[in-house]
Amino acid sequence: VEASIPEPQREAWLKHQVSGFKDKDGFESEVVRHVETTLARSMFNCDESAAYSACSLAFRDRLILEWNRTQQRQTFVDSKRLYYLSLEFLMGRALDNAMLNIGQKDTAKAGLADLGFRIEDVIEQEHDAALGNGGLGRLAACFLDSLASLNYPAWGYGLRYRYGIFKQEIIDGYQVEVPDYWLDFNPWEFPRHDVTVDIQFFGHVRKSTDENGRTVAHWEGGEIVKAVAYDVPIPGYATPSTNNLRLWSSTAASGEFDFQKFNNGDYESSVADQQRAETISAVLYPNDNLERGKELRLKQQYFWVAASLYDIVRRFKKSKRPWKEFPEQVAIQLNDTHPTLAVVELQRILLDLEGLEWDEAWNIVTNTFGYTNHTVLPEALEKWSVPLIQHLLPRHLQIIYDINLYFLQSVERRFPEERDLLGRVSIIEESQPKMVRMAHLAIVGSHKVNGVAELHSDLIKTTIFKDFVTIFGPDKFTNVTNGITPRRWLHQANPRLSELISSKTGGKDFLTDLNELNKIELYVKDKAFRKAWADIKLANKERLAKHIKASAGVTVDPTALFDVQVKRIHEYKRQQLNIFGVIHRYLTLKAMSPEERKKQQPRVSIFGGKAAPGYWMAKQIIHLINSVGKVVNNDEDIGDLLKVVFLEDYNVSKAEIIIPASDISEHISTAGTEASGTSNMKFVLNGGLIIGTCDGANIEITREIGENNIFLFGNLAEDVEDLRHAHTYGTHEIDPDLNRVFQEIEKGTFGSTQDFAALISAVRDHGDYYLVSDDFHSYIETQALVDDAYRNQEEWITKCITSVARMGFFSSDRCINEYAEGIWNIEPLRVEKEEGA
Ligand code: NTF
Repeated sequence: VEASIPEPQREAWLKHQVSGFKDKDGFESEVVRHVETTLARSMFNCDESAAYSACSLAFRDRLILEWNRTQQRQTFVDSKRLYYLSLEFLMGRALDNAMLNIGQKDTAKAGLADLGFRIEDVIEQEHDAALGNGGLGRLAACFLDSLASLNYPAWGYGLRYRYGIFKQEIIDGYQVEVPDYWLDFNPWEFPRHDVTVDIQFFGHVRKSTDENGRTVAHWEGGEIVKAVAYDVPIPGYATPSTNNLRLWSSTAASGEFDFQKFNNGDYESSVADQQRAETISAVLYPNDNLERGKELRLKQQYFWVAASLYDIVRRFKKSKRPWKEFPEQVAIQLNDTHPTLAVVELQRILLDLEGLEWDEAWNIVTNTFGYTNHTVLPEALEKWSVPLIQHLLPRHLQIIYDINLYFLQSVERRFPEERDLLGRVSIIEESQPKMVRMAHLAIVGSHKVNGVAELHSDLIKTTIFKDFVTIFGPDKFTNVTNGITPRRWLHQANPRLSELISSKTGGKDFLTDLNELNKIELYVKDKAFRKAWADIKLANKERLAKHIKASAGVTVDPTALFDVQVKRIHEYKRQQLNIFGVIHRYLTLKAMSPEERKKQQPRVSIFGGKAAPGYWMAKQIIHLINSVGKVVNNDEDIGDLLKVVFLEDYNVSKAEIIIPASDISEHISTAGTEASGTSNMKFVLNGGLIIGTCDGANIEITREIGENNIFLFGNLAEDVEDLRHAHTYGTHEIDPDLNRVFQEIEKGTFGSTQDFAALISAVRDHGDYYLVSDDFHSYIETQALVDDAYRNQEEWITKCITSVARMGFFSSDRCINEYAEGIWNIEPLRVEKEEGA
């Protein structure tokens, strides 16, 4: 509904125009107002949680005003917009980020102090928005920050899960999952009960002929579920631009609630429809790098994609432009294959609802979409069974078959001699049942396909998508190396380091132009600077030590070397290699004389990360880590020389404490398996070094910071295939040091040997797919080099400072600019600062 206030009445509106708080006094008055009205409390019962709520509401009000102005400006100028479709947005906390991006954290700190609160305690009250699993979801969150900070007109579209990723508890050394109900009080979202879309499922297709003799498809029957929009404002850093993240929530379509049943006393079945509809957006699937083909997941994908496209098309149609201009106004990025049905849905809209011809519609579709691939692991590549799609989305299946037909016909015309090519590239896999290969559909439906780090982008071109390079040519495939936002991952997580850097680089420009960091290399020999640097690292480690004590009950020495591996637990990420290495270290220390031991470098091995609830092996790894910790941490021979800690419930806000406190972090995936990794960038940016394999973005990090500043080890990606082949068909000798580790586990040193048998036999008896044994020796040797290097603190600090200085490349701003220029073809759009703001 178009509604605009007529000219004569606008005066009243302008007279009462709302503006956000301007100073400390204004902030305090807003907080008190929210406590006393919105929250219906008073100074007699305002606790930290109420202070958090009121403070958030005060900032939210400001964000919304800037959001409104940004949206008005974007509508007025109507330049090309980007829509980032992602099933995951791992946002973490919003308040600290909003305060820093707006540049009013000091105001809030002083204001809260006046009102009787410490800002740190208030920030701590917030529940993480954990609508993601790991790297893929957090990347989407960093991208939103950069898009807004760089003033790009862009929207994120996702699902508003009622339950985010589960909360992890460790009980008796085992992971236990607890539901994450995070919406109890969420001041950061705006329900838009007027922005709804009816989404159809099931039903059948009827064909008719129109007056021009053209066949028209009608998708009829089935059921309707309603999508309701919830908007989350995304503030840019040091700019008034505030973008929108629109999350869809499912509910029963109006009229669905059966009053007849209700009146007859059949309450249960009258609410059943409502509950069934709400199930669609109820839970985030907790798998990282794994796809399981569940019907509800497909429902989620279509629900979200259809609602988002309806919204995007509605906005485009307001401009009254001809359809052929759609790709000049709209860029849509597919974050992995999860939103690939959008390709089919847009084709359906143009063909069935807007009456375009196939070719014209398809041309628009392919010029609109870009597809980012985030993994080469075969178990993570999405496939949906044809019968399932037929049942749920009958019209879409027809369109998929047509897309495939035209695609295969063109391939056949160009490569008539290539007998097996058609079968290999077909969107339909001829299996039992037939499957739709979503990556193939995404490639055929997009104008650009990108990987997320150089090695990964090369690998997709030479392995899984090789044939498509032959068909479409190499230019369709490109690389955009991932990045991270320095606002959250330096300024917010490590305020003292950020302050020190700004004192040497001349202000805060490095936060918007991360290459400015190279200025600190001039101070690498400056005594006072180095001292300040070391003090900050120690303070960050003391803070983490406190957290470790409080959450895991282990006392650790903050001057020990902190060795950190925090990420989702996965065999390909090889936490098992790490813990086997820890056992090896323990055995080595045990075998030493007390005098010899005194010469060793004390170390704290810190682990964190969730295992997918159905991933049994990953859960065994967690159990082994905890079991080793229990023995090692209580061994008096060992004392502070080695501690092993598993931090429960690793998430974004815990990452903000852990990452700045690391000396060395582990990025040790089997070469060729980790598409990029992004925590590797966060650790180095915070003055920690890396031990890692030649995998993902480790390679570009090495190139930027220099190979003297990173500890690389292990086999190369190019050798993995041959090694695996040799394991299976040749003799497979286990590394002798690793064998000793296995024997110790089998002796029962770490408790029930049964539990850990599978971890050992994966290496010994089942082909060691992840090359744990092949890399073990090199890993142990390299860890010894880390000890030596750390003992020379002066050298170590030099490495750290030099590395940070050279990390400019890994800003998500650089990354977003590459997408904007090379894929989206969008330009920044500045929003003027509000008068007096
Ligand atoms: C992940 N992929 C990769 O495993 C990480 O290496 C990478 O850093 C992130 O994406 C972001 O690009 C996935 O989570 C998925 F879904 F593709 F398996």
